[in-house]
Amino acid sequence: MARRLISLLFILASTLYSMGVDKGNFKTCEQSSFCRRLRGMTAGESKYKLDLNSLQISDNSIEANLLNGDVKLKFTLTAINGNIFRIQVDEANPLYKRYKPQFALKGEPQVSKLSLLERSTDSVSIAHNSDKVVLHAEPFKLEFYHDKELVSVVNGRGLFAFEQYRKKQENTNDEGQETQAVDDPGMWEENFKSHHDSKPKGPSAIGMDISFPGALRIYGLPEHGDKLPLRTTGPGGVDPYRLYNLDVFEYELDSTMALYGAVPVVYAHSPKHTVGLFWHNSAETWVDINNSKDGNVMASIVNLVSGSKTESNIDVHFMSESGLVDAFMLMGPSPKDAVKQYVSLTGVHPLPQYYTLAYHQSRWNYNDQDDVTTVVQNFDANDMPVDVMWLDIEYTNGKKYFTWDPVKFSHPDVMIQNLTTTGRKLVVIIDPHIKRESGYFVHEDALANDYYVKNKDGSVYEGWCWPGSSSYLDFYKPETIEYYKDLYSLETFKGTTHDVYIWNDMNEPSVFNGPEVTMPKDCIHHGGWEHRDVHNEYALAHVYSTFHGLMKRTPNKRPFILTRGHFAGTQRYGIIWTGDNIADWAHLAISYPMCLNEALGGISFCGADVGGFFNNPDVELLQRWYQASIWLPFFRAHAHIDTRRREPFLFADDVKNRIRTSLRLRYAHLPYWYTLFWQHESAGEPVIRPLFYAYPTDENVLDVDNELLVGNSILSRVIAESGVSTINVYLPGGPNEYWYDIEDFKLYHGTGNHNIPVSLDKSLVFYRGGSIISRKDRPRRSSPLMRNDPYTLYIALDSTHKADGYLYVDDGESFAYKNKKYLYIHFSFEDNTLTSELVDKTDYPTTEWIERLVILGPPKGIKGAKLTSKTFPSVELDTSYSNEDRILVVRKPGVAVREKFSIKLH
Ligand code: NBV
Repeated sequence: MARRLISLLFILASTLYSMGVDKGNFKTCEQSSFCRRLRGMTAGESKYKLDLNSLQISDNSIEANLLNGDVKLKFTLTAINGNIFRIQVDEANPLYKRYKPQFALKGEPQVSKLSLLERSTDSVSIAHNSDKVVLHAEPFKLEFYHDKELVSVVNGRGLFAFEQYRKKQENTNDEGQETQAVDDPGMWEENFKSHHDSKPKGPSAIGMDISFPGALRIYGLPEHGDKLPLRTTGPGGVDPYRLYNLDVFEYELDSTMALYGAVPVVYAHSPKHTVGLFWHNSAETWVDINNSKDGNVMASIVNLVSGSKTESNIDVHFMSESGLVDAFMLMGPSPKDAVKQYVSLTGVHPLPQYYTLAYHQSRWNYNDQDDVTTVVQNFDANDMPVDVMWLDIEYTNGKKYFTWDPVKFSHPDVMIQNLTTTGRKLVVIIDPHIKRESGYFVHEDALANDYYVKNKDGSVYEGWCWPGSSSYLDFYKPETIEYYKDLYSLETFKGTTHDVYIWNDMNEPSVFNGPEVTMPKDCIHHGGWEHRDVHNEYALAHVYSTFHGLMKRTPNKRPFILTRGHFAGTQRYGIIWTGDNIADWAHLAISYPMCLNEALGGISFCGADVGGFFNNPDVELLQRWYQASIWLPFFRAHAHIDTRRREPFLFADDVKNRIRTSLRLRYAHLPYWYTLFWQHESAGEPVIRPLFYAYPTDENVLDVDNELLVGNSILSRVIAESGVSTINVYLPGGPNEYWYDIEDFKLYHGTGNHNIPVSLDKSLVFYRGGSIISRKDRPRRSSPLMRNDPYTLYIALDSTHKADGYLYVDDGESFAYKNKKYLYIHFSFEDNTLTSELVDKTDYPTTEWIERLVILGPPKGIKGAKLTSKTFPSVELDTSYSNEDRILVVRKPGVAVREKFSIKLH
């Protein structure tokens, strides 16, 4: 019986997976009662007023009652370090406690000083650094000014909503307590019964509108299969952006539908100013956007700013099903400032191990342990580098995680040893659903110790996933986390070693027979929280537990975890990919904007399945996919179980050569990527950046999302057009910004638009003039084999013949860098002289040295160069021009990177 059910389930699952997105499975705003309710409000309808008689002002915050009839709320505005304001609203006398996410913030935000500027009978003004907030009492409205300019307004449209848990509202018959894809009116009474007592709870949605006068574009809100700038949504038109972690197969592009992750942060931008808003709420959330440039009638500029009409305006309306209003206004003023403000709250990616930045080879599934070994041998035989092999769900014994298939993977230890002797690693998948099978130790332990998520009646929740009947670990319960951590220990997860890392999939969570393929909202987590309250945070709680499991297992190495579900703050524990994409050109193209929006949302370590997960790419698409993906932080090929094998060594020589070139280019730039991740951990800047981030005053780049910047030195333009012979590339920065094609070293500068010929051998990647990029150009089979290889410094000169850059070096795996065991080197080139110096007083005993300088856009007439350092007080070096004098090569300086040196051209 059980077997039949499982095979039925598989037939059902594979049918679904081959059909493309089934929109009927997922709610529209209209079908989500709280979204319909909040979106249906008319501007000005919200009658909240701030009771200034109750006002209390302290050093850091201002508090008052927020009233609407007999509804009494507690409003707090707090100044947070780094030019941030926090807006919090809770019930004054709550009947039930409301949920606040537990994992998103990296700690309690540090409060800062605010001062009272003015107080009248109907308003109060406060200042914090060069920012000011004016609180208007009636109607309730908050105006945020930066240097006297109005940059943001809260409740300017009067859509503020705060439904209190109390009694059934007269005009609602299908409440926010939704468990079905389409509301079932009959569910209302049922859903109103609280799980832990018999009192009716009632609707608890919250909403708030925020306007950004003067803004031209708004970005953020990952994860959506959409362009970088957010589009205008609106009743009768596009559905609001939905944030509700879901397993959406064959997801649609140019869509506001929910996907696997939810990061509720937006950045409104104009050449003058950038302001962000972080909506700290983990319940299902919908976000309407209205950009006045799109001419929607909803535009509310006139109402908004009495007297001062602005040319442009963007309105945003956040609507969440439950929880508190806890919003952070990130005052900018630049995109860089606003993103830094966001990561000051939710954290950064800690420095990853070096190998994680190399190439990963995955597929659902490698057939058996010999297959894994053979694949790596084939990479070696074809001189193609690879660092990590991945195993999908079929390695397990019957989808029981933490076990191995006894036949296909009878000797994981031997397989792993085959990998590690050549410097490779293994990643295995661990999903959060647990097979309900008696005798399976995880299930038995979870039942015995009460580790599972419950139904509202207190029984253990049961859903269907890969193993068939499954239950789901409750990562909100401290004991579950403790237990889960130990599952990763080498004693429990037998056959694994310290070189095995983890992939947490299906953790939205995906439940095949659940509403919208996920867990019912009335399931109960530890602490009595309903799943509806914590839904978007569940995957983060899972990854948090895995992270601490790996820390416990291998305390001296940095954990590496890939997760599909994600939320604000996920970056502190794991990295993400864009899920089950499709092998077509549009999905290749969307990989850039999707990862760029994630990077703005703090999650820089992002990639897309190279080649596309579903279907078979033709060779042109596959090659272009490799060429583009070497410029995304996470670089992994992956494919569905039904696709044809497509490891890069399987193709004809010309295809192999092109893919090999891409792989080698990625490996050559590993020192640059690694340095960027170090800088990311220390300074919070995204590793990949949209053009508007780096060129905020340039209006031409507002919509550019087929290009990205890796750090501030490399620009890549994805080629997602088939059969093209020329491509138009926008190179930002104006006539004085130089860009060098990294393949033929041709210099581009001028007005921005360049039409460049391309062949299949050509990708479009540029170094910014003014950069020094440290590369390791000797081809190797894996990144550990490059450890002691020498560097080539690519010195791309700017219009003033200068350049500079950084190189970070450490052991690539441990935490010793936290104890100053690293080198952080600054190179600069000026007056025809390259110099190096250590930025921090630290040391790391590397034997790496400098093999070559390649100077792009070099001075003319150079005959030689002189190296000066402690070990080499005066050494003459050979130089020569090449590539039609586009570069000057300085040969064999031979100086150690640890040593301070200078090289003067003459
Ligand atoms: O575990 C199988 C797949 C995996 O290969 C993929 O990368 C995940 O996104 N997984 C989803 C389950 C279902 C895929 C149809």
